[in-house]
Amino acid sequence: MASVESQIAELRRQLDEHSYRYHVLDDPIIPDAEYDRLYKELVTLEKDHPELVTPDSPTQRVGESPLSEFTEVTHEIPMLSLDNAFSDEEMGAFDKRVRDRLEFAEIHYTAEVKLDGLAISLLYERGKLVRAATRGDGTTGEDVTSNIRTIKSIPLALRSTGYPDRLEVRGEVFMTKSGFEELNIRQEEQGEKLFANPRNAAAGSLRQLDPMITARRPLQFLAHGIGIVEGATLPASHFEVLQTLKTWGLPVSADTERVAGIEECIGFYRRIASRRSQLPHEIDGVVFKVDDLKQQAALGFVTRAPRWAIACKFPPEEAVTEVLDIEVQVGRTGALTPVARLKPVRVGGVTVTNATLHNADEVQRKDVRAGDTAVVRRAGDVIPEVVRVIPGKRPETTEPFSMPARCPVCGSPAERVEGEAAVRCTGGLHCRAQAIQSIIHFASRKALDIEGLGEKLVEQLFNTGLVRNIADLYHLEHDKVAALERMGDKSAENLLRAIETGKNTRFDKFLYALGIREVGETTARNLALHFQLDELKSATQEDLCGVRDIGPVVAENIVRFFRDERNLSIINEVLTAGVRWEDAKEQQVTHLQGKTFVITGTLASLSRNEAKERLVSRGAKVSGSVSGRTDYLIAGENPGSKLDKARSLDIEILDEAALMQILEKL
Ligand code: I6G
Repeated sequence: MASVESQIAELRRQLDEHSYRYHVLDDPIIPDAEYDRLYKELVTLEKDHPELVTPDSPTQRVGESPLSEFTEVTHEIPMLSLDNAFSDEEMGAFDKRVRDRLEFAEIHYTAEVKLDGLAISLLYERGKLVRAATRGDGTTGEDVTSNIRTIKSIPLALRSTGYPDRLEVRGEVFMTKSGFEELNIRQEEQGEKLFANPRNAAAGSLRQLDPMITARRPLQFLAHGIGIVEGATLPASHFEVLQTLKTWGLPVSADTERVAGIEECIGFYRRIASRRSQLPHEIDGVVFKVDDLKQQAALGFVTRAPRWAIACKFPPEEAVTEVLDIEVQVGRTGALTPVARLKPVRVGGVTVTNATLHNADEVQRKDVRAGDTAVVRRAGDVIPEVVRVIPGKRPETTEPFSMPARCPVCGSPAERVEGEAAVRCTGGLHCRAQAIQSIIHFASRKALDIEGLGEKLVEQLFNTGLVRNIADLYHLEHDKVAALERMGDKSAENLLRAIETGKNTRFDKFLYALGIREVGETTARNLALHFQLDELKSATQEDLCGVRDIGPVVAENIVRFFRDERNLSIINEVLTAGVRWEDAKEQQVTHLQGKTFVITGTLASLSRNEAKERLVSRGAKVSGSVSGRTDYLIAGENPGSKLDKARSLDIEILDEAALMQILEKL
């Protein structure tokens, strides 16, 4: 039996290793539950042997009692701010200034994301975290060491060797968007105040005098630079410094690249801007730093900002405007959605005139009224939404909003199903709005992908009586389409060709296209792996519940859909018109051939290598990183940033069960 000392040392080593893999390498190899088990084992041993507890043990993150106030810290090297650029021209002007000063034709930069968090300085002496301070005014900040120690991604002791005797690491403390949302839900449940955004939540959490409170907040850290370095020489470029920090256990954003010249800077800016809303954390821009540290030194500083760095800001994602009115829209499944009509406002780089209020509960919770002044948010391609109203700006005569009792489009009664947030129109496909939306959905990219058949054209076809349901699409005549306003011969030809092309589809896409309530892409794919169309038509709720991820509610929707004679006759008409697909099983075989997979996270039933071998033996390629060429991402437990990247690139994501199903089918 190993001595208690060596058991404790081994547990700490393992916990540190797993923490490093999780926070820095983004490549965990054990599930959270296993980490928790090891941690508990260490707690128990340390409890029985308190003499063996050391301050850098992973169990000692929350050791301190509450403070009465934060003490001041003077930064030995001031923490500067960054100059900003708001356009390509301003970025170009920065690059030109740098090139002119250095008399160099092309500069290499490190490109980083600018997290919307709080700048923090971490001081390590002989590898141990001895002090953490806020930026403050750049010269003096506050000592927040005991709070910072509670952040699991910040190492209490550096890993590996070769680090300086004194090393100051600088970076950002922040909260992920999901962490922030979960925190606010908890706050609400406990009757505590809600935070306005992740940045405020991070700031509020770090300014707690009681570290126990901070420890319960989902704070994270990413390093972006260094201050004091004594007793060792660091690499000669900023990019390499960041890589070296990683080897010492400090997390660095995966979205960090070395780029050459202003064109590549602008490319990085655009790539990150397009993924901004899918990133797990909020960012307000990107930062470019001259990569060569000698060049940085030659450039020096102007007053409070380095000449060698620039922050290129994104347009703000929130803006304040007036709610002119609240209208109710009817969706494909009959759900009534309250929508705020807004006084036009620039937000997230575009002019916004409408914002969703989601459902009646949301309107009530936020108490949004026509006439209010409200904060509106538009993040990426996400539909703009009303975040909150500003109570002080409410005019005296406003009325609370209430959902109509009848569908505003067809007049059918609106009903709220027990346990659902949505109020629905009961008119079904007799409701014009639902009928139009179901055709739009059928033609959409992830469904039958009928190019050019968008909202406007569907409305036109519907309103002129040419298309009343999806089957009518296949009876369209060229001359009648060409005679429509704004159409003509060429457009009619294009539309009919696109409808023809869309006939060659996949069974899962067809199922998705039918618009069965709650049958999204993944459910449709699972159904297609299990059933042929005829089997599905007669499947019972019980049969359906045997399919992965299908519960009784979805099963009931499917059964009800296929019991409806009208739906069956439309499906028949569509198939008679020539809509077809290959057998799903065969399709999967050809499907894997030449497809590129990436695997992230831990798989429970086989190792990554086994998964790789089995995919490769079926003709697929397995790559280590997600890119535009990736076809599928397999996401196991604790998936890393590859999952975010895949989402941002709209890459199909499969879980382990889906992978197993594919492998077993072949
Ligand atoms: O405030 C900052 C945010 C991000 C920074 C920064 C940064 O790099 C990604 N880098 C420097 C050099 C400074 N402030 C001064």
